[in-house]
Formats: sequence, structure tokens, C-alpha cells
Amino acid sequence: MSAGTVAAVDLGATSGRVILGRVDGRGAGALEIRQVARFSNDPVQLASGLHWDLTGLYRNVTAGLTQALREAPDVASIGVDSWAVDYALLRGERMLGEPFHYRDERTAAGVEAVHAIAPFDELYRRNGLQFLPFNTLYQLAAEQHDASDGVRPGWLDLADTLLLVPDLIGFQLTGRRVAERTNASTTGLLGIESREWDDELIERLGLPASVFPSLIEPGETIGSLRPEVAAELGPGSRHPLSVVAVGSHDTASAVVAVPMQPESAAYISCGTWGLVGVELEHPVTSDAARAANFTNEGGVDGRVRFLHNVMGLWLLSESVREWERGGETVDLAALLAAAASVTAPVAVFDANDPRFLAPGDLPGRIAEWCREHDEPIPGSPAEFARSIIESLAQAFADAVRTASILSGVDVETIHIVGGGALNELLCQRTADRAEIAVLAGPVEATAIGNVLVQARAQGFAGSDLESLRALVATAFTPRRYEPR
Ligand code: LFR
Repeated sequence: MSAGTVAAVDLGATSGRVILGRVDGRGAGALEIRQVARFSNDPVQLASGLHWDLTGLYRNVTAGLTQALREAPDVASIGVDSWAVDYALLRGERMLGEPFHYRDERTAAGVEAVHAIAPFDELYRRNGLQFLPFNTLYQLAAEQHDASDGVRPGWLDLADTLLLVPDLIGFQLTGRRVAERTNASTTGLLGIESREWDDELIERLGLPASVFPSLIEPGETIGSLRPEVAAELGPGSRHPLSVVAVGSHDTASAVVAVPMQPESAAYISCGTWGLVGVELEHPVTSDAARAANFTNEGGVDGRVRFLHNVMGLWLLSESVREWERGGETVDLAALLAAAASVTAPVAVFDANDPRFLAPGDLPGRIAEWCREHDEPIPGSPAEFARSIIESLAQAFADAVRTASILSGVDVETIHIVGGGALNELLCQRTADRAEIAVLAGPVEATAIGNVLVQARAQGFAGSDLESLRALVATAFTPRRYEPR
């Protein structure tokens, strides 16, 4: 074993970052991370719908990597992770339009079309995924629906390749087209047992099988930087610098960096979403798991991320955006402090209600939920914030309990990682409502998981997940919240 530095590109739904990670797997082990670039990720509403600005994101990625290589010319590899399910269609080198944002409402038609061919209970047996209206297979069906309604050939008929977002960035960097397996597991088109593309389902849905690239595992090398990219990244970038596949689904990377004992812990990867669950060796696709809408996503090293998507800090950030659209200036720290001192009882609403998915007036929709359910309607932003935090804490506690019952994992500790680990009120109220101690941190779990999988591939870290998690536990001391 040796020591070295890798660069992690981590793209979230609201912001992206490039992080340098230095890992030394020798002796007691050491892990250090340093952020070199952070940029916002601003979706664009076009006449065709809500899209990601992938070109702008790519520009920020290369600018961040240039900076990273300037600071650490000895970087051994680059890894990319992002949110799941969304994809670009390519013909040759060319991207066919800006990819859609999963919060675009076009998928309703796709859901109907898919379920007419393969009802949800059959899908669940095949792919083990919870129902989320934006899973890639529904988006692709919506894509076909558009085409059959209007102009044919549609983009899907023209495309020769479909790439999920991190694979697209990997392709821009290296020229190689692959599908990393953890993220591919969120498409709905991967068999739960085989972990291969479900060709039969793809055919029944009338999708072109040829657009799905070969699958690769986290830790495998995607390829070397294209010479022109290496030149763009500056004199610091030695050629051939390789891009290594990580758990390219951000949640898969985050789970790698949860310093947990999977036999007795649950995790909440809390950012835009709150992904609440446990890590298993085998999927659970029972009727009860399906009814509870629990997912079996592919983890690093063949582990299963058995979890449920709770709406997450989106509820807060989108509310803040709405207040700011209305002309208010909101200081988040002050808002959270005010929320913590609210004494009046606040509504605990159903944070999983699909009405909260689309962008727009979230406080209005929360008020509408409260009116319908005879709950007190929050009056001030502080009361809204408190109501959101109480509702998230309740949804987190419920999901932990359900995960435990469905999987048989006896949960003694809940780990909260991601930005939500900084939200003291949320961590405390989750501990209170679950009646289980919460360990908060690390905040940058996703980037750390990305770093660790690359470091292992380079021989800078031990071979099993347990030794990677031990490095996290040594480097980051979690904050403990006892239930009150
Ligand atoms: C979290 C996440 C979730 C996925 C959602 C949409 O960032 O990747 O795991 O369900 O975004 O892609």
C-alpha cells in the first residue's frame, strides 16, 4: 500500500464541487480532503421543459479540475459522481439537446405507458426499485410519447448512446462510453438479481437496446483523458491521467463514507433528498417492501442500498427560494435559529406527499396540505421552517423504523451524512422522534466516498468497505445527538 492524491467531482442538484483527497492507507491510515472549487447548479426552464445546463456544468468541472491539478500536480486519478436517473442522448460525439431535469413534469405520460406494458408489481420484482415518477424508464417512455405525439423520429430514434450524467462527464473527459453500475441501477432497466441490462424489459418497452453502453464497476478505469482535454487542464495534468469509475450515483458514494456498522445502523444521506435506509448483502423485494415503496439500489462492492427517498432539504431550500422571489432576503442561519425557538405547536405534514416534488410555491403547498388535514397553518417563515424540520424528522424516523422491520436490521445508531448533518435541529429532532441516537457527519460524505473508491483502485487504501469506513471514522469525528 502507498499514499496519494485523487480528485473527486461531485455534482449535486443544487451545487457541484471539485475536491482533492489525500489518502494514506499505511499504518493507522490518514484521509484529508480539501475543496478546490464550488459552483452552483442552476437548472433552466425552456419552452420544452425544465433542463439541466450540462454544458455549463462541464465548463465548471474542467475549470475546477484545472485548479485541482494546479494545486496538486501529482493527482493520480479523477472520479465523477452526480444525482441519479437523468441522462443525455448522443449521436456520435454530439449531445441531442440539453438533458431534462427529473423534476420536469413530463413523466406522467411515461408512467402510464410503462405500467400498461409492465405493471408496477412486476417491475418491482424485476428491478427492485421504489416508485419514483422520474425513474429513467418513465422518462424514456415520456420521450417516446413525445415522439409519437409529434415529430418522428424523436431524439431516442436518432440517438446511438444514452449516458447518465456522470457517465456523460466521463465520456467528455475520456471519449469512452460506459454505464457505471450503481447509477445504472436507478434507471429501472437493470435486473435486480443479474445486475445486467434487462434486455427483455427493454424490448417490451420498445426501447432501442443498442443505446445502453456496457456496464462497469466502481473502481474500474473508464479511460485516459482525451489529449485535448489534458491540454486544456493545463501543464499540471500529466497525460495519460485516468478517470476511474466510482459509485457514480452520489448516494452510492455517500454510503461508502458512512462510518457505520451495517449490521446495526441506519443511514440518512441528507441533502436535496433524504435517503434513508440500511446497507444489505441481498435485496428485499417482498410485498411489504413494495408497499412501503423501499428501493434496492446497487451499492459499491455489490452491496444493496435498501432505502426510501424522503423529500429532504429541498422543502426548505425551495421555500426559501419562494420567499426570495417574493422580495424577502432570507438568512438561512438566522431562519434556523428562529425555527429552533418556535414554541407554538407546528403541523407535522407528510413530507413524502408527491405534491412537494415540482419546483414552485412550496410554502403555499404546505399550507394547502395543512388546510386539507385540519392542521395549524404556519404563519411566519420561522414556523414554516420548524414545521418542515419536524416533518422531515418524523419521515426520517418512520423510514428508519420501516427499514429495520423490512430488513431485520436491529438499528442501534442512525448516521446522518451530507449537508443535513450541519442542521442541529434536524439531527436532534430525528434522534428524538426515532428514539435512537444520531451520529452526524461527515458533511462531505459523497465526495469522500468518491475519493475512497479511487484511492482503493490506486492502492492507497485497503480492499474492503470496512477498511475504507475505518479511515472515515479516524479522520472525521461525528457529533452525537442523544434522544430526549
Ligand atoms: C440524491 C439523488 C437520489 C435520487 C435523486 C434523483 O442526490 O441521487 O439518490 O433518487 O437524487 O436523482
